[in-house]
Amino acid sequence: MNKNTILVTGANGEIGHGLIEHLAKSDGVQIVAIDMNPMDKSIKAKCHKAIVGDILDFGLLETLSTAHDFDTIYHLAALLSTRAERQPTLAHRVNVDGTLNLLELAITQSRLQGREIKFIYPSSIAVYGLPDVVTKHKSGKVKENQWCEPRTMYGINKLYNEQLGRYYTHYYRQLDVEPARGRVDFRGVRFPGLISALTVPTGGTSDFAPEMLHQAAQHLPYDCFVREDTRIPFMAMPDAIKALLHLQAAPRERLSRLVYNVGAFNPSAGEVYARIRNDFPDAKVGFLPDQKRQVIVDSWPEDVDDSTARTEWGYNPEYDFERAFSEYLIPAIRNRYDTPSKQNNR
Ligand code: AKB
Repeated sequence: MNKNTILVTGANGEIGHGLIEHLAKSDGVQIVAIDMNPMDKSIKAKCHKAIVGDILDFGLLETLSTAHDFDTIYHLAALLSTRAERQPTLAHRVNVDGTLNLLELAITQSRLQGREIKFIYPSSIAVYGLPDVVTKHKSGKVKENQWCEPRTMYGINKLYNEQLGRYYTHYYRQLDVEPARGRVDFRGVRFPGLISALTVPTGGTSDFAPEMLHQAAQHLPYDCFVREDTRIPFMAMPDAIKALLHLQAAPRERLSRLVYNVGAFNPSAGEVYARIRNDFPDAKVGFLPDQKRQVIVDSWPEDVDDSTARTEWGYNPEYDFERAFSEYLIPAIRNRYDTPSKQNNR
């Protein structure tokens, strides 16, 4: 049987782990994974090929393109917002030049195979840039075309990459005698902060919520770097994976946009702490805002309007705030750190 070959970049990251778990369950799929770091054993075992390498390495991408016929590319590799702010030129290289390289790989593949290649891209709420907290509160649920004035290198990179996706989908080499239009089918979701029970994020600015939870589960204190009243949207990792897979599978004619907001719940940092204490009563969190990281989070919306994703491709998160904790995060995190349940503590 001919298998669908899927390329996943940044495969060893948070989203990569969950995505590969899911993709590997489907029959007729083979995964080629690439990451800067050696792949975790559990993930590596599920891949047809697991390559340690750099998306800035043209030679490596060319070899990949010669060796495989890719159907879909999930381009997850990126430097997140805090890390990108500390190393802006490196961030630009990885986030923008890296994405351009992958889009070029996609277009080469479409020429070689004579068909469209799907390019699935996780964008972010970091593309938004609200000027101050008062405007943030007043704006409520932000729509895709509002406040697209990011103040971070990461947000700027993501917003520009969305535009590159539009260019490669609709206008690529438009002056050619026979323009190769529509050869890349770019689809993106603007993710909120993601919370996974299985992995801890690194280098992000929404990391305060997952860090708080993972520290509590290990009975370790945590200094939260934002104010208690800080509010941004979050999503449980299984819903993020589901969103990528559903958007990938949606018929193109149902989609009016290339990039969609997706949200699930939007607790304040204080509400996250209160919810964690229900299950880990000894959790100790101090709120010690880092003014510079606070300004970044304050520029992100307190919620997103994801009605277009819901209408056009049936986006429908399974986990609201309470369910995310009671049915996914708490049981899985106890399992991970082998923490006895509240009942056993009594
Ligand atoms: C980050 O904090 O940089 C990311 C994001 C919101 O995209 N988690």
